[in-house]
Amino acid sequence: MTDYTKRINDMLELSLQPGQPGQNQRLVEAMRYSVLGGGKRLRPKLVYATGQALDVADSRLDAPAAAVECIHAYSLVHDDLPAMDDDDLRRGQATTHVAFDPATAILAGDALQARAFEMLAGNEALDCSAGERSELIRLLAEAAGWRGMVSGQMSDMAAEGQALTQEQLEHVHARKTGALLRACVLMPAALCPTLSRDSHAALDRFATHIGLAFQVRDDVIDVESSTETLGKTQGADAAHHKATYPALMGLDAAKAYAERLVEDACAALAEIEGRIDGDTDALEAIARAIVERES
Ligand code: GRG
Repeated sequence: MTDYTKRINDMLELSLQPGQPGQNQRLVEAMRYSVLGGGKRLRPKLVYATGQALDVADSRLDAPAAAVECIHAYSLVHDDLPAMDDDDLRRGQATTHVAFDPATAILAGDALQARAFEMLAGNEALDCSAGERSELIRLLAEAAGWRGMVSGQMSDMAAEGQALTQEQLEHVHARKTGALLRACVLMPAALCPTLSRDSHAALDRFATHIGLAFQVRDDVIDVESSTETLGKTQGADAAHHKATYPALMGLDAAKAYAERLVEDACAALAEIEGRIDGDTDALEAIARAIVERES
């Protein structure tokens, strides 16, 4: 997926161009700092990889890919604020509220969220019907909002210092982290009218499983990795008394669980092979990379 990193970064650069009428220069600088400064670009890569599986052209996926990364970047900026996790390092650089100031970081996050939907609503290259466009907007809004990521974040904060069951923990993470990753798969699926109901359900299962695997692995590397490798403060979960998979089931069991989730995800993919127009190699590679990642 190396080629896609440049494509994604070019699209983000284009989508966050300074010097436009009406812009506030400091706000644009903070938005660009938050998005263009690094990150694995996992979510946009997942969008394009799903497009490869469903034979949806890359050019139609540039806006969904950039939009989801803007939502993700906004969530990181807000998550790092003093009122939330109060972190000073993200993606190997000072967090936005440290590099700028908290009020600017809040506004940069707000503006990134709005920019994401502006892209989906206005991008010509999407080349889709009005119904498909509104479905993309709905999918991203649902994933990001009051029943998705923000809801999960709220539950996550409420759970600090509490012992959760595995079921409760998964309910939090399905929304906090899983919902946005799921939208990365469901948005390209919404641009593929020939996709059968069964194949859609299998893809959805794939997305849900890798979303959970991503979070389990995130908890593992928060224990095992270093601040330098992570590009953010190592051990932050323990410092915030967060319920995590290693705390709940032990480190080795958490690693094995993440691997099992990825195997289940790949089994869901295998179900649709031969029933779709593209190939699922890139999706499988992303799934496997999720449990091998060190940052
Ligand atoms: C503030 C509304 C709001 C939501 C915050 C995403 C999130 C919800 C919080 C981030 C805290 C966190 C560490 C969550 C665990 C999973 C996660 C989203 C990790 C960061 O994603 P990566 O690893 O980051 O894809 P990069 O920087 O590579 O894009």
